[in-house]
Formats: sequence, C-alpha cells, structure tokens
Amino acid sequence: MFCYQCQETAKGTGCTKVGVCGKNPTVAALQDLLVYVTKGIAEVVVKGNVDVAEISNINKEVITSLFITITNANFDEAAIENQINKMIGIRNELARKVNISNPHDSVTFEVSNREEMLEKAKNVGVLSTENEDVRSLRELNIYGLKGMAAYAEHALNIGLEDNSVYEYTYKALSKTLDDSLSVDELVALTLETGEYGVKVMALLDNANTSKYGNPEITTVNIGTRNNPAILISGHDLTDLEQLLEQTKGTGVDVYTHGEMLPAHYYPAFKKYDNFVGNYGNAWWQQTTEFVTFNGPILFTTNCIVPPKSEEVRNRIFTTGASGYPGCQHIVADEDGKKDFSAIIEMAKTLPAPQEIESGSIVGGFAHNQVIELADQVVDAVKTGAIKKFFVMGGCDGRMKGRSYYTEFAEKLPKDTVILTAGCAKYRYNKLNLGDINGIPRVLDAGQCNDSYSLAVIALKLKEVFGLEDINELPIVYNIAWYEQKAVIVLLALLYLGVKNIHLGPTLPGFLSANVANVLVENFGIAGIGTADEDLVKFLG
Ligand code: FSO
Ligand code: SF4
Repeated sequence: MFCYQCQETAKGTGCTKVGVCGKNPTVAALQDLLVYVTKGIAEVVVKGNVDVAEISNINKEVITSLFITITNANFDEAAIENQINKMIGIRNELARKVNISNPHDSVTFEVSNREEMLEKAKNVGVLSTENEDVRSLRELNIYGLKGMAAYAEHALNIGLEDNSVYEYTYKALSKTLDDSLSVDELVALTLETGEYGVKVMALLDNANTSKYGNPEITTVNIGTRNNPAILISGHDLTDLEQLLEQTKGTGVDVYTHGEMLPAHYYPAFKKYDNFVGNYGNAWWQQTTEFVTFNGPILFTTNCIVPPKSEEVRNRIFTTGASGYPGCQHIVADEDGKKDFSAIIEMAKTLPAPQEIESGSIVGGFAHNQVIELADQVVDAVKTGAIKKFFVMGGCDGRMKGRSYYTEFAEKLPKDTVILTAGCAKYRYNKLNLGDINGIPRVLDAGQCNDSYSLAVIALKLKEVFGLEDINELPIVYNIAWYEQKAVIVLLALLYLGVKNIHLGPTLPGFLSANVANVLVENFGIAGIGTADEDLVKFLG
C-alpha cells in the first residue's frame, strides 16, 4: 500500500505497511481502485459531454465514493468492494450510452472478484504517477476534491446542490488522468479547485442555515446527566436532526462528540430537551472517551479510530459514507429517512455516561453572529483593545507536536482574538482565555466547513475598514491540518487571495519539494516553529 493523504502519514512521507490511522493494505487498495473507477466515470462524463443535470444519481454516487476514501471514514472492506462494483456498473451503463473514442483504461477495466480488484489496484494507486511533481499536484487536487465531495454530500442531504460543483469534480478528476498536462496547468487546476471549494462551502452554509437557522452565541454543557444516552459524531446535521426526533420522549439523551459540537449553535436543535451537551474532545480522544461514555455511538462521517475492544465496537453504529467492519451500518430509505431504533433500544439497556468533566464552553460565532457584533468588534479594533486576530482553525490530531497550539493560545497577549472552526479548537477551547469588552477571546464559528464563515468575516472586515487587500487586515493565519477536508479549506483560502498561511504541525507529505516551493513563493505558505518563536514573528 501507499497512502500519504493525511498529516499523520508514516514518517511524514507515506504509509506503506499499514496506515497510522489503522487502514490495512486491503482497504487501502480497494480505496485506490474506488478512486480509479470514479475517475473512469469522470472521463466518460467529460469526453462524452454528458449533462450533469441528467445524471443526478451518478453525481451522488461519485461524491459518496470520494467521501468513503477520506481518512478515517470507512474501514469496511466489504462496503468498499460493493461500492466499486456499483461504480463499475454505473460506468459501463453510461459508457454504453455515450460511446467515447479511445477510452482510458479507467473506463474499460473489468474485475470480477476481490482478488482481481487487489491485483488491479497495484497499478492504479498514487505511485502509478512516476513524476513526483505531477503526482504531488494530482493528489493535491484529488484530496481537495474529496473534501469538496464531503461538503457537497452534506448539502445534498439537506436538499441543496450545485451542478457546477459536480461538473468541476468530473473535469478535475479527468484531468488527473491526463498525461499531457504541464505542471503549470496542474497548478492552475489547484487554484480552480479552491474556487469550487469556496462554492461548496457557501452551498453547505446556505443549506445548514436555511434549514436550521443561523448559529448564535450558545453556552454548551460539557457535563453529563443521569439518563442513558447516545453519542453522535461526525458532521451530518440531517442525521442529528433525525436522531433527535426519534429519541424525543424516549428517556434517552443525545450528546455530541468532536465535530458535531457546533450543532448546539443552531436554533433548530435547541428545542430538544434531551439534547444535553458535548461529551469529550477531538476525534482522536475517542479511544478513552467512548469507554466512559457507556452508551451507543453513531458515526455520521469520518473520524473513526479503530476501537480497541469488542465491547466498544459493539456499541458503534455507522451511517452515510462511514463504515467499520462488525459495526451495524444504518442505510437511508429512498426519502433519506433513517431508522435509528436499534441505537435507541441499545441505549436503554446501558448505563448513563460517566462524567469526565463539567462546566460549559461558548461558541456560535459564525458569520451572521459576528456581523451582528460588527460594531463592537470594529470599535475594539479602532481603540486598540483588539490588536490582532489569529485564525487557528483546522484539525486536531494525535501528534505530540500539536501541544504547540495550546501553548500558542495560552501565550497570546490578552489583546488578541482567536477565530476558529474545525476540531483544532479542542486544543484551546477550555482554557478560559477571557474576553475583550465582552467579546470572547476564542470565537468558534463551527465545523471545519464553517471556515467559510471565517472567510466571510475577513471579507466583511476588509470592507468595513475600506481596505484593498484581505492581507492588509490584522489577521494571522496559523492553521492546523489533518485530513482532506482541511485541504479543500486551504485551497479555498488560497483562491480567496489569503497569503502567508502557516500550516502545521507539519507540512503535507504529499507536497514534492518543487510543489512546496510554488506554494511558498506564490502564497507565502510556511510551517510552524516553536510557540515562542512564532509569537515573536507574528506579533512583529
Ligand atoms: Fe476533519 Fe479537521 Fe471536520 Fe476535524 S477537517 S479533522 S474531525 O477538523 O473535522 O473533518
Ligand atoms: Fe496513512 Fe493517513 Fe493514509 Fe491513513 S489516511 S494510511 S494514516 S496517510
């Protein structure tokens, strides 16, 4: 196997024997093949001039397939094998209808069993592109497309889609097969991927806020009650809504974990008395937190860490693109309805969660809320009460070096404000950093996709202060990354013209030296140093 798509890749260069994430070589190979057949479908759509508006079912399967291959989303060999078979069927049916000349191998290959799939996968993975710069740029784009697919799927679950996002996905996937593309053309493609990243995050923001209201300042309980409970993780708000509806009045409580925390900020979910609070921290801490939670856990998306015991595994359920062998997977019916009764019945038989902390945290600072506070914020900047903003969004992870972010947040001077989104916040959101004239020093906009909010806020501030360039704002970008959704967020920021982003805890292993240089020279991308060194650098 060879996989280097996430920040925790072995030695910073690539997982070759087994994934640091727990992905085994069979899963890795099947995921490579799933991406490959998805590229084949893209080839047929692009070369055959297929109108994406006519193939909504295929669009959906394409984004689901990409989503399945995101880090920590799906470890279930059988589920991935099924998806490959489904995609080959879709590809063949489409190819019969549009008939393209000189089809690429991704359009024509056939495999009839697992063994043949594994054999075929040997020649279609990341290393099948020999030139390391071309490989680096192809993968950078593919990882961005995977992140984009995840966000598109959440928006679609709410009923919103944008055909131009699908069209672009097909175009970009097919370009990753094109050997005639120069490095410069692939760099241009990367920026275009960022453009569609902005589009898809705006689409998801629109879907979430039109259905569930605008996030608002909210105090979230981090303690527990004495009822049996279900923990919901991942990012999908429609799954949460259905779970809350189905648990209403059953005596079973619902808690969020990891990236589901920002759901508490939406007005629509506040009416549920059994929606108690957030349990625990970022995804990687689930290995201990799921043990003490006691009740069943529902994964709606990525962020699964292979459970260490049978006992915990038996309590895990998956849905959507997520999957884990031996865990019950809940499928939606044709109308998108899911039956969570098995989870609810299990919860009733299990003890209430063990309290691991108490108190509360405050969040809900997405664009609408911050813009409502704009006068206050602008005043604080004008009077010098706020000297600088630090965008510290992104991801958390297991790496020891991530304690940098806690130290950095603790050491920031009291006249600075942290803007965050994604699970990176767990490194500093319980530190009690205080406020500035009533404005909390950590403003949490929401999930990783709500990084869109941070961009909207920056653009608004630029307008209010009458600046020409977003980079003239007193904002420093010190972002943490882990998986492919962070890649699309990064590409989106680059497309919006944000310069000098610091990316840590390490730069992506998939950037070749030359591609890293392009990012450094054109966008000022840099890594991180120690917290002390960086504070001196950023505060000037
Ligand atoms: Fe991932 Fe990062 Fe959103 Fe976290 S981008 S790791 S679990 O912030 O969440 O999906
Ligand atoms: Fe390794 Fe990350 Fe790939 Fe998992 S997703 S196999 S940890 S590079």
